[in-house]
Amino acid sequence: MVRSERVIFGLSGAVMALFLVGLLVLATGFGVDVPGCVTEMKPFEQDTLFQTGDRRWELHVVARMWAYQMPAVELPAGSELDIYLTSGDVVHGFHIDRTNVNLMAVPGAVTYARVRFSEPGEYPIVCHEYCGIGHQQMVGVIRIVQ
Ligand SMILES: [Cu+2]
Repeated sequence: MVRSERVIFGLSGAVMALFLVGLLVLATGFGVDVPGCVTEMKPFEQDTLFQTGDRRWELHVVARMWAYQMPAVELPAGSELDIYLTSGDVVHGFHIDRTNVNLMAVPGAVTYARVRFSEPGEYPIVCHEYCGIGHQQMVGVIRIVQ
């Protein structure tokens, strides 16, 4: 092994160790977690939006070919939204633009994400899983007002 190979192997190992330490710090110190399914909630058929606290809301969305069944969502800036998502037919995606929300809608399961909307504006929602011939129509929006 030549010297340059040893340097590259050493740097690669250092970068992997750095990523591993960063992952452990995020997971233990900041509660950052890999998204998963909500096991204590059964898949629902009805979309709802209700307030659970001061500037805190809960949204239930049912994805079906080729629309999101969800009420009109217009919340004040600074709101925190708990999103529960399921699918009535096939696997769909649920990405809220300008946020880190990126969920999959899986039939028979519920997925969850929490997001805080600090800035007013429109936050488009798009399906990011090809779900059939009308996939490109599968959009929504969350409106945040002052
Ligand atoms: Cu789709």
